[in-house]
Amino acid sequence: MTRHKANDFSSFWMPFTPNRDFAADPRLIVAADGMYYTSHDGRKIMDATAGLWCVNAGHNAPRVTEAVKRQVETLDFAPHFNFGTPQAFDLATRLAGLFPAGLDHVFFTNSGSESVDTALKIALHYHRMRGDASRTRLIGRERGYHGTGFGGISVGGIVNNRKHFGGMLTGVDHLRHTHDPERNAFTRGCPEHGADRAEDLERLCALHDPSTIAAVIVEPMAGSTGVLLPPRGYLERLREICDRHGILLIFDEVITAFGRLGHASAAEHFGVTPDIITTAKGLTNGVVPMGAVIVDERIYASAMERADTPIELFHGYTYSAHPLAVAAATAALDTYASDDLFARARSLAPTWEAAVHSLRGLPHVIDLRNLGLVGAIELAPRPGAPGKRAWEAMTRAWEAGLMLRVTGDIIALSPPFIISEAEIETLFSRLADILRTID
Ligand code: PXG
Repeated sequence: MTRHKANDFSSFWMPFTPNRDFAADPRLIVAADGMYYTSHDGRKIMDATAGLWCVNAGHNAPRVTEAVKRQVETLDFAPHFNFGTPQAFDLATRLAGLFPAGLDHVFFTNSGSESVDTALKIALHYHRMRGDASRTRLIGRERGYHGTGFGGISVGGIVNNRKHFGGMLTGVDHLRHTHDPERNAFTRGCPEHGADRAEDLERLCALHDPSTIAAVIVEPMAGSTGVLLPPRGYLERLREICDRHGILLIFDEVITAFGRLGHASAAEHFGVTPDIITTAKGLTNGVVPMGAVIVDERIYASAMERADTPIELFHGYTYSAHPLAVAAATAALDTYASDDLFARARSLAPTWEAAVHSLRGLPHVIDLRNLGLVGAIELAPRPGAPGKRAWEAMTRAWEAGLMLRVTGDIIALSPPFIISEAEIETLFSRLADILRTID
C-alpha cells in the first residue's frame, strides 16, 4: 500500500518559505534553459535572480551539463579522506589562481553555510597553531547573512534567523550594518557615506581587547539582506584595523565570487584582500552543491608546520570534493573563461545601472541600489504590513513571467550574466508595470 499522494504539499518542509500558504498558490518549476524557466503550466519565466544567485552562466550551460553526465558514468563517488582524485587537485589549483595572490589553498565544502563554518573553524585553529589560543572571539555584522549553520547564524545579524535557536556560539559580537538610506538613497554604485562605520571594529577592540579577537567576517556586498553596498573606503578601513590588531579578515563571497561584480571575486573588485574567502553557489553554476574556502598561505603553512598530529585539521565532509561537484565546477570555470562572462557582467553593468535607476519616481520606490549585475529596489512598507508590498510584487511578477527575490520590502535582482540588453529592457519594463499596479 502506498502512502504517497501526488502534490501533498505538506511532506516537503520547504526552506525559508511560508509553507502554509504555498499549497494555495504553488509556484512549480519543471525545466530551465538559458535565461528562462518553464513553469508547471507551461509558461516561460525569465530568471532575474540566477536561481538563488548561483546560475551565473545561465541554465543548462552545455559544458556543465555534459561534464556532469560524463563524470557520473566514469566515477560517481570517491572519498577524499586519505584518498584523492586528480581532478580535485586540479580544481583547487585553478581556484587558487582565480583569487588574489596569497590566497592559495582551498578547502572544499558542499554549501555556503558549510564554507562559513569551515572558515570560522580555520580562523580559530590558526590562532591556536600560533600559540595564540586566547583569540576565540568572532565578529560579524548586523544584517549579515552567513547561512544557517550555528556558526553562520551566530556571526550573522538577522534576528529571525537567530531568535528561535538559543545556544549559539558564545563570544561573538557584531559591527553595526552600513545601510544608511537617509544619506545614501539612490546612489549609483557604492555609497559615499558610512566608511566610518568600520571604526566599530576599533570600538570592539577597545571593549574586548584585540588579543581575544580571532576574526571578522563580512559580506563585502551584503546580498541576502537586501543588497547593502559597502560605503566607499569601508572595506579598506576594516582591512587596516584587522592588520593593526592581528585579526583575520574573512570575506563571505558566497554571492559575490565568480563574476557577480564583474570580477572573479569582490576582493579583486574592491582591491581589498582578506585572509579567507568563502564561496559556493556560482562555483558550479549552481548545478551540483559545492562550496570552497580559499585560505591565505600563512594560515595553511601554520597548520602544516605546527600541527602535532598527522591530520592537521580535524574537519571535513563526506562530500568534500565530490566528483560530480568537481566536474561541474571545472566546467563552470571553463564556461566563465571561454565565454568571458565576468567581462560580460562588467560591460553590462552600466546598462544595468541605468535600467535599475530608471525606476526612480515609480510608486513606493524609496531607494535603488546597484553594483555589477546586482540591483535592489527598496519599497516603502505598507503601514502595519511590512514585507507585503514586495511579496505582492514577487507573486505578480511570477504571473507576468518573471522570477524575483524579495527580502522584507526589498526586491533583489541578480540575473545570469548571459542576459541580453533587450532582456534587461523587458525585465525592467515588466517590473515597472508591476510597481505601477500594486498599492
Ligand atoms: N553566505 C552568504 C553571503 C550567502 O549569501 C550563504 C552564506 C549560505 O549558503 P548556503 O549554500 O548554505 O545556502 C549565503 C546564501 C537570497 C538568498 O534570497 C541568499 C542565499 C541563500 C538563499 C537565498 O538572497 N545566500
